[in-house]
Amino acid sequence: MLRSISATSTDAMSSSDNKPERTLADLGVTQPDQVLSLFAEVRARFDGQVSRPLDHPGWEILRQSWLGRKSGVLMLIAEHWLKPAAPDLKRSVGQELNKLKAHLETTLEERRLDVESLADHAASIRDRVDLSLPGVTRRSGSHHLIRRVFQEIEDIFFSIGFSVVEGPEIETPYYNFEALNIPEFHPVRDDMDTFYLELPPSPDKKTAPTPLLLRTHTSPMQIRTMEKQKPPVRVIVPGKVYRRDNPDATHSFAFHQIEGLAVDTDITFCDFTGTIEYFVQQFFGPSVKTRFRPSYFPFTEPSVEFDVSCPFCGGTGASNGNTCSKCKGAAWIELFGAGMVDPAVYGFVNYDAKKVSGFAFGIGIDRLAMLKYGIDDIQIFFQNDVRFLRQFP
Ligand code: FA5
Repeated sequence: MLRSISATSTDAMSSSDNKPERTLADLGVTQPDQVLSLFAEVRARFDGQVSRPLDHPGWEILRQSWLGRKSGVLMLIAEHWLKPAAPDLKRSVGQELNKLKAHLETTLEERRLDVESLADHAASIRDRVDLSLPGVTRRSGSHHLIRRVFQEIEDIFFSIGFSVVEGPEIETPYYNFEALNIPEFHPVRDDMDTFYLELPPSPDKKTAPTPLLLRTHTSPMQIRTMEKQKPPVRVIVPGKVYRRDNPDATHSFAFHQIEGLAVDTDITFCDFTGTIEYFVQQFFGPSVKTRFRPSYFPFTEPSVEFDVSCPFCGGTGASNGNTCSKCKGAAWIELFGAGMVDPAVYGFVNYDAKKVSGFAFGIGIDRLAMLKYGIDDIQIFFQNDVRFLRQFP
């Protein structure tokens, strides 16, 4: 650390040493050799000050105190020693003053260069980049596990010619239920109770506004897709769905599904089972076995539930000598509902049920992700706890 001379600037002419403010006569100087020693004394004082550590402001103060035009020591000597000097001393005072001036100027200039190069050096140390230091690493974000599972499933279906479509989360009862062969008061609606939107009355206040609800499944997109597109149809529909289910380890009131729909003139039950088995083996690996069980959905006929052999116990029902906690000893885990599209549905989209056939499936993504990644509580997907999210970089 440089000690600035500013604190000691008055050293240039301290009160105890104010000889340049007095005349030579006052100082009792009458001989040329006295003049020499007086100048030597002044020069020694300057040398003492200039050799101290200096920063740039300190150097400037020092320069002013010695060479300043108003009250610099040099000017005081000219005023008080030279001008009134007796004629026999004038010559030696003049010569010594010139020498002192030259010494001050040269020494101050040298010190200026020193001070500047020291400042440059200090700045270069301060600003130096040490390439051997470890870099600053910033964590980059990653996709949520649900998004990743969507992506994995989409990639599998892309590979066999399906494309992705998306649809509205706010639906009419017609698309969510009626066009899927679920008329009002059908008992299936009890399992799919949902949230209805409170709508403002229509402007004429006579007709009731069309009710709107949060879709309970991605199946309405079967209807919307077939309304827009003639066969062949091969789509998957990822998205968020809602139900008035009480939250627990496997239920959430908002969750995710992927719908699948394939309709063409010659699609058989074998195409259906082959497609599903291909998907499951790609997703869980080749050792997983699959099976169908009869089920019921109003919009598929026949309908099935699709099971996989439990990937945690290898389909044995036991793990480390105990009952497998994931499949509860059943050796199978239920994956999703599916079936051949019910001909009644084609009537809602102007397809000729005699000419076309197809299959549909609806996969619950959250439970699929839980199964694949060994997660035992669905709620964790929605809590945004980074400790959980960082486990899936
Ligand atoms: C349906 O939603 C049908 N639309 C599926 C379908 C599509 C059948 C096409 C035939 C043809 P289901 O109600 O079983 O089916 O729900 C499908 C999946 O959503 C379930 O297997 C389950 O994985 C998931 N699921 C249902 N309710 C919840 C919930 N509250 N929380 C989390 N996942 C749920």
